[in-house]
Amino acid sequence: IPTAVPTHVAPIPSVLPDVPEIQEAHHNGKTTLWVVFVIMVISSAVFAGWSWRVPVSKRLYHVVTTLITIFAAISYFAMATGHGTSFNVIKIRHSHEHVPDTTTEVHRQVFYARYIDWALTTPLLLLDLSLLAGLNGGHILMAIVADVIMILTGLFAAFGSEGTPQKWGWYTIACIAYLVVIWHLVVNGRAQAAAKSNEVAKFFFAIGGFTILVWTAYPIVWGFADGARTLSVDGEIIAYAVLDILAKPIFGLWLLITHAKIPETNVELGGFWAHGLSRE
Ligand code: RET
Repeated sequence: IPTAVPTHVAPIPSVLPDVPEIQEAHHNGKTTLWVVFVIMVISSAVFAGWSWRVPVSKRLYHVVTTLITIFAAISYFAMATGHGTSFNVIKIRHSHEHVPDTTTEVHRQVFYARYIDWALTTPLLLLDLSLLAGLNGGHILMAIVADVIMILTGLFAAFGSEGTPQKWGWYTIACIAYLVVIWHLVVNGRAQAAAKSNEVAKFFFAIGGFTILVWTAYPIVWGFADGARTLSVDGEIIAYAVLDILAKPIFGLWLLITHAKIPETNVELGGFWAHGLSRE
């Protein structure tokens, strides 16, 4: 009677094809996408209605903030209806003793519509903050370019292959770009806001601090979702939903309410914004 199962025998190769593990949105995730779509539409209507009640010369923040929620509403409509999404095919190698390596596959859903949204809305959010601080055009441009680099390299990271420098290489580049953005807010933004007035400086410190806290949660969520893949696709959708609501409608409400209360927050763009470029 054999007492031990021989371990030197190679396993019989399976004739069945390996079934990939699919990670994708289910009921909770899909419902969340629709809910956020509705919230963004309502916010856009509120911000647009509000902008009509103030003269054009005082409407710049309203216009920028309304555009932010409109872009978000469009992107959430796409994601809720199943657009703007694709699968990242991740091949995972398993090495064994005595038998050749095998690979299994994970197919993870990536909503690339988010990155299109972020590529448009994060520059607008930075524009709101830059105008508030009174940054010059040069610094505004540098902050926005770094921000666009952050989002686009983040998109490449989301589709990067595991086990190559692609994924975490792109992620690192995106994080460096993010540090450049923070640098502009913390160093240049604060200095300029302080030169404007005490009240503006205090408000910039508060809303800028809020922005940095909320924004920093995005790469952390990414790390658990697309990075380590320990967060489910539904979990990822819900986490980004909370962050998007804080970063867009809540940020916008706070900015516009305070703008109405503190007159020094107003931006003068010369005649261009309110009267056109003609000399009359
Ligand atoms: C990624 C992954 C790569 C590393 C970094 C990221 C940062 C994303 C941020 C997104 C902010 C989005 C906002 C959306 C709008 O409401 C691309 C996740 C640094 C900061 C504010």
